Amino acid sequence: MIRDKKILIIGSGVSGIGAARLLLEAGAHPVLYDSNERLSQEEVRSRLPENCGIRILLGELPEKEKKETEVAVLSPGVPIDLPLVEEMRRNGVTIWGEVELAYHFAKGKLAAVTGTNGKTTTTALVGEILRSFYQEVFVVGNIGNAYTKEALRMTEESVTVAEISSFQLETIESFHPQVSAVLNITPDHLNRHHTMECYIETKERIAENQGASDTCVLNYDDPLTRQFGRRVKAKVLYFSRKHILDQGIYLDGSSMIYGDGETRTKICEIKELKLLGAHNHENVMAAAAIGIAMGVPVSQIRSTVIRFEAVEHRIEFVAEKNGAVYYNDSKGTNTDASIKAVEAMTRPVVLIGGGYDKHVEFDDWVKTFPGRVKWLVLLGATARQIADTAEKYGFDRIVFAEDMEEAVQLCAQKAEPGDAVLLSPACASWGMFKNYEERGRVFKELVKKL
Ligand code: UMA
Repeated sequence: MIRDKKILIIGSGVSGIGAARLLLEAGAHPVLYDSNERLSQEEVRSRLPENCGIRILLGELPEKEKKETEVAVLSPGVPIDLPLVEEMRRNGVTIWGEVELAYHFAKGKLAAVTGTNGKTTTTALVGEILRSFYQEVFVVGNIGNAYTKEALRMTEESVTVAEISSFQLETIESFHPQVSAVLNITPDHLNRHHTMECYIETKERIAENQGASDTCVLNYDDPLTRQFGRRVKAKVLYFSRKHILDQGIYLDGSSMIYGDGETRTKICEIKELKLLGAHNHENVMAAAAIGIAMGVPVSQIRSTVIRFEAVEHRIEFVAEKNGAVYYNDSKGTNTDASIKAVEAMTRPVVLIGGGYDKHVEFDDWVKTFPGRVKWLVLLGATARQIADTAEKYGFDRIVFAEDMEEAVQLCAQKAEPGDAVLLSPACASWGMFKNYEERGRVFKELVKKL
């Protein structure tokens, strides 16, 4: 279907490179395009197979290329309403997302995880649960490992868990996981999806191709996902922290239980888990539910969840300096994620916040500060907006930093022995860093140098 076709890949990041490699191997003629004119040909080429001869186009896309394109593959960061994409669609160009492209070549059973928060931890944990039972396991998608990079290595016997963002769901067509999961839905990425309704609809697309023999794992405590459960075609497996479920995974006091409608099986005690915080208990329940739906016995799930430790950049312990404990929660890229990190702290917090502007409000985040946050160190495009919101609620212990280095210095000045310094910015890193991983790593290096 794509053999010998000329295919334009838009974006030369992790997804674009994955897509290029897959298309080359599949016998297509990919052209790799990136609108960032500051990139160099050499830099992009160094990430492609040697002597592959692929054409790389940077900056403005020539008219001729637009006309000759039959299929375009979009990286997740490319908005579907970008004028170039709209023009191509009008001209009859087939538009695929990188995930859709990978799915066409992928084999074996697939579980896909979406949600506003907890996706990466849940996906990583599902990966471990699957590894405890299956021979060949792939962990792909938004977690940082492009789905296209692995798709051709998959077999009918292999199993895959994919972390799928709303950006990736915008461009799916036939993507059909046997097990899907929507962990929670709270406001995020509204600059891209424009309205909350649109964002919710996009998240729900993860289950749109599922049927009665598939499973959709949903959060019973989140009104949006609970309601979604009444509309999905797949069998629903709920998880809940607050309600005892007849069928599903739930907390009964401090025990995590799986009920299959007839029998109840204990998975573990909360105190046996290494992952901290109520939000992480939800992630564990979701991962256990996905594991069960993927056919893994409860005994294997139990041994995996109690061994599993926090993922990098998620409330990650960095160091203790002058009696203050430093945590890296660079993955706190929206208010909801950051609220969970602030709430998980057991010491007074010096908090670093601010970053890329996704056009969201910070009220709910700021409302968690009283009794927890003693100083707020702000940086990035949203610094002023956050300060205004904080001041509206009477919080004025605010200082501004030009960059991460200054932010860490200010934290070191403000923090007293017994405090926690927390990088959990409630904003994406873009504009100051390549991604949240880079932001987290820079933070950790600066802390270690203190
Ligand atoms: N680009 C264009 N035109 C555009 C937009 C971007 O040419 O209109 C170019 C940029 O110049 C850049 C490249 O596209 O060179 C970047 O592409 P990308 O933004 O899609 O990033 P990738 O490196 O391909 O990484 C993507 C995901 N990034 C985004 O969704 C923004 C990664 O998720 C994911 O790990 C990776 O694919 C593999 O699947 C990151 C993320 O921040 C972690 N995700 C968001 C989140 O979790 O909140 C959704």
